[in-house]
Amino acid sequence: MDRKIIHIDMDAFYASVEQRDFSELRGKPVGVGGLSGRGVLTTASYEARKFGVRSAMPTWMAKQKCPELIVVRPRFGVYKEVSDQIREIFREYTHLIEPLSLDEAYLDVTENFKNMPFATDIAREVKLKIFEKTGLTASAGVSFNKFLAKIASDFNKPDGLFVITPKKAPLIIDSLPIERFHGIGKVTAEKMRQSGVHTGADLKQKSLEWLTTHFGKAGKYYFGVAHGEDNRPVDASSIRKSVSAEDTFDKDTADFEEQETQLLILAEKVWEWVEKKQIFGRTVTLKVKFHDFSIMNRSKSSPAYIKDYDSFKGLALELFKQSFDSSRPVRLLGIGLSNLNNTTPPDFGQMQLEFEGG
Ligand code: TTP
Ligand code: MG
Repeated sequence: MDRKIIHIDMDAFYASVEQRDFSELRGKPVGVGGLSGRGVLTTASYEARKFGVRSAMPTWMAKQKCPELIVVRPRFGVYKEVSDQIREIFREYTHLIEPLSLDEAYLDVTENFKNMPFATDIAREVKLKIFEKTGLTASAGVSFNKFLAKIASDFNKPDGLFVITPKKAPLIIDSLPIERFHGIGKVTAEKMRQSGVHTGADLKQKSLEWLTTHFGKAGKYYFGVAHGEDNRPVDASSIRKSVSAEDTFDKDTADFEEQETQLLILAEKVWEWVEKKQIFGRTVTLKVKFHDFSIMNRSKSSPAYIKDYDSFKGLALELFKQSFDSSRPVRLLGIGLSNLNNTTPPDFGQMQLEFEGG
């Protein structure tokens, strides 16, 4: 049974938000990014793209290409708000939502809350609602898998709606340049071209055996997409909302020091993850399971993302001291961190070329 997948992608997202909020920017070439010597653009309005201005381009270079360019600093808080608004609209139709970034998401609407039979109608409604709610345009792609839905959303940008039916898919796939295939990056694309594979049509000529010999496991996936097959599910759990560690004591304990020591071990574990992933959070939660199995959760939030271990430890200890009760032996302690910044772009302070395309 064919799935119904929609890919939604906001148009020139950050730049459109700036043009919406500051009328003097409308109709003008606008870049959003760093103004300093080493600054880089996160995106550019369509007016600026005509001059060849692109995401991840150093601001000085963009100004060379387009001297009229107005560069404004990003306001991530506002983009996050818009992102929350569009996700709320998605949730009117399905819970199977996989956000790829603030402005992009897959929706599986095979079954949907409104029992609408045509995904195209849903896509049209979602676009309309996004415009009504945010004043911004989005492009939608509709197809029977993720790969083709994403290709489709790009076809009629901006404000586009494009459908790739199973019937239309082969011709479209044939015409696609090799680097447009999901999972084929610059290096793989180059390798493919060297073997004479430039388009989807060329890729289709290659056998499964040839592809796996040259590209390992990925070869199997390439073979699939060349034939319009992509079974990746829309994964609604892809965004981690929190990170935590917990541990049960060998024996229930009411001892302050023993609990404190355990808490610090758990805090370090959580912090290791934070450091490794460079994902930061604002809310610390202490979980205590008492000897009678009753559970208590206590949280504290910091107004800014917690960037150093001492601050994190400080909040954890504060929570612990406030909830410690020597008359209630404890069975398990846990410490968690949430309100993570993994759906917001990285810190803008010293941005060089660390923004990745996507
Ligand atoms: P994209 O959807 O890739 O780009 P876009 O929305 O600006 O333009 P399009 O109409 O082609 O979809 O990215 C969404 C936002 O993510 C973009 O507005 C800014 C941010 N971004 C970066 O910060 N760095 C980057 O390198 C890219 C590509 C995007
Ligand atoms: Mg976009």
